[in-house]
Amino acid sequence: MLPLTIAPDVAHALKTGGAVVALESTIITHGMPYPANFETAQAVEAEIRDQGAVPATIAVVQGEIKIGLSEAELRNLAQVTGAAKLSRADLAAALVLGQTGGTTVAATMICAHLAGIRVFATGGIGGVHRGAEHSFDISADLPELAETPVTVVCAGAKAILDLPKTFETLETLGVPVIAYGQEMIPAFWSRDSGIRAPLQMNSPQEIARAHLMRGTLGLKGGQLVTNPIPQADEIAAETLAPVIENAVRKADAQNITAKALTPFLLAEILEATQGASLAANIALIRNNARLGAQIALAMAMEP
Ligand code: PSU
Ligand code: MN
Repeated sequence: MLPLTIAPDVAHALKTGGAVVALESTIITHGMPYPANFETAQAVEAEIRDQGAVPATIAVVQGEIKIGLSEAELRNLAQVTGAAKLSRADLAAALVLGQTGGTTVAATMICAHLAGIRVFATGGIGGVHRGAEHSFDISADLPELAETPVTVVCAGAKAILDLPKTFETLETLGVPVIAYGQEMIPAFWSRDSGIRAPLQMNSPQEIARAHLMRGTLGLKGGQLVTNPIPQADEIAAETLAPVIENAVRKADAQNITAKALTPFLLAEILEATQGASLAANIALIRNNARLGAQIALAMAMEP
C-alpha cells in the first residue's frame, strides 16, 4: 500500500477540480536555518492562498508521504534535527525505514504526480555542478524533469552550479525551459544569466496550455518555468560571484561531495552574505508561488 496522506483542504481541491500548487521541503530541512525556514514556508503558502489556490507542502514524516502539512507539522519539520534529504533514489527506502525528511525537487515532483498535482513552485532547482567533468555531480532534478509531468516554477538555478552545462543538459533531455516575460533565463538572485531562453511565455494561460498540450502529445516529463526575481529584490551577479567562488573552493578543500554539496554551498553563501541573500531568496520564492498559483488556476479553467 502507498503510505501517502493528503491534507483535507488539498484533497477537497483535487476532488473538485480546484487549483493546487505543490511546494518542496528540502528548502525547509536543508536550505534555510530555523526560524527563517518556517516563516518562509508559511509566507509562501499564504501567497498561494491569496491568489485563490491551495498550497501543498510535501515531505516525508515517519515513513509517510504528506501532501500538505498542518502548521504543527510544518513547525516540527522546520526544527527536526537529522532530517534526511530525499531524492528519487531515497524515497522508497525512506518509506520502508520510517524516516523523516525533506523532499528535493525530484522527489517532490514524484509525490505531487502521485497525488494528481500538476504545478510546483520552488526557489532554485539542482543542476550540473561546477567541475562536473571531474566529479560527474549532476542533480537528479534534471532527469526527473524529463520523466514526470509536473510544471516546475523556479527563479533559474544558482550560480553555485555551472549554468551553461545545466541548461545544455535540459536541452538534451528534451525539457522545455521557459523564461517568463523576458528573453533571458534568470539566475536566481539576479534577473539575467546571460543565457538566452529556448522558449519565452508571457502569461500563465500559455504555460498551462503548453503543459496540457504535452499530455495530448503523449510526451513524458514536465516543463521548467524560470521566473525572474522582482527588480526591487535583485542582487547583482558581480556582488555574489566572489562569495560563490569562495564557497565552491571551501567545499573542494573539505572534500564535500554528493548529497552534502548543495546544502553546504547554500549554508556558506547564507552565512557570508548574512541577511542579503536570504531576503532575496524569500522574495523570489514568494514571487514563484504567485506565478505557480496563477498557472494552476489557469490549468483548472481549461477544459
Ligand atoms: N538549489 C537552491 N536551493 C535549494 C536546492 C537547490 O538554490 O534548496 C535544493 C532543492 O531541494 C533541490 C536540491 O532539489 O537542493 C538539489 O540537491 P542536489 O544538488 O543534491 O540534487
Ligand atoms: Mn549531486
